[in-house]
Amino acid sequence: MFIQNRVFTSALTIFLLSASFFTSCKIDPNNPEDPDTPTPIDTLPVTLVTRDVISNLDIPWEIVWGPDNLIWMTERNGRISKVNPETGQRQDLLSISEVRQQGEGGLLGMVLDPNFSANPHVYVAYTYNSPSGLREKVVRFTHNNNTLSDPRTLIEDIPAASIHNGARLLITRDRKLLVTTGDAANTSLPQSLSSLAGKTLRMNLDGSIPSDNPIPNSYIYTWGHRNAQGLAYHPNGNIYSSEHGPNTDDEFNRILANRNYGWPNINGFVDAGSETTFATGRNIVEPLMAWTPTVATSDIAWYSNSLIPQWRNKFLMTTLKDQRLIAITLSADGLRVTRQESFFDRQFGRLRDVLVAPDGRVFLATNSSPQRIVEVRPIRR
Ligand SMILES: [Ca+2]
Ligand SMILES: [Ca+2]
Repeated sequence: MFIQNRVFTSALTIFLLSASFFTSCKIDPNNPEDPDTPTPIDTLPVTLVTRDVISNLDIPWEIVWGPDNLIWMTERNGRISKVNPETGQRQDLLSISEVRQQGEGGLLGMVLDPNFSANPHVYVAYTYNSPSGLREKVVRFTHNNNTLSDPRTLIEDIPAASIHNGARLLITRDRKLLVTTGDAANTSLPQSLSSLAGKTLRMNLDGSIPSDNPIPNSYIYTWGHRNAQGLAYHPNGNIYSSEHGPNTDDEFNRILANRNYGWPNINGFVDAGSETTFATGRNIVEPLMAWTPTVATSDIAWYSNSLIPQWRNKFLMTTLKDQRLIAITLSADGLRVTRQESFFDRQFGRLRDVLVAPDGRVFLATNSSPQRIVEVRPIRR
């Protein structure tokens, strides 16, 4: 079943259906300002249609594109599966019995090794029961013939709770693993450099501490976070993160090594007297964008494909509470948010995760009944 996105007008569709007219026009690519030059068709917005790939899921938390052109998915109950994006056929790889699903905790983030054929490794973050209570760990599995085996714990005993467990993962271009951790409902932890809570952690892919980490013999890469659940690259090499604020100030941040993001003493921008006092001498990073009232920011992904021109060169960000996808435009230097646009407003309920496929289609994981993966692509011409 296809549902036309209400955002775009049918008049635009007609315009686009006749767009082949332009391909016969002479376009001077060196003079885009020429008033006689038609707008190149691949920059015009396209009408979007959506389709349910699979539904009745159990809190899908992470969807990533696999080297087999299948969607790899975590569900918070501990299950890792592959879903065929065309047929919706599902194949379960593993159910991690150690996962303790409690409140917002459970099996959360997942990332695959970017060089999967040489290193068929799958990294996941989840909460588990330890003798001292709920904790979080990152485990690496090896994929072989549709099984995940040989679990290797890279880091464990990270403070966890029924709320605020972070757990978004990113493998960087220099082959390090970044892991966001939440404050685990304890606001005394994010500013403490002796706690792994409320941080971005950086580790080698075997779990050891990189020799070039900013704090010697520490996993801590950045601190002062509340609960960051978005972490992604911009093509220019910057890394950005979205973060849940308290009653105010959801944030969109640029991640810089060895910097303090302020929580719990600073919410959003440094714009209150107590925040200015706290910020003095503390190497604080302010967000590029803060949302009050909050939207409940979840995943972010950079969109560079030409398939959906209106999203090209923007970050796509899912929101839970606001139940919409936000497209974020940055300034050329990547230091300011210059525009935000909303899509699918309350059409699918809470949006947890966003995945950009290599062909430019976008997949959304929803957390409202029926919990599902939704495909987004242009209408067929
Ligand atoms: Ca902050
Ligand atoms: Ca503030």
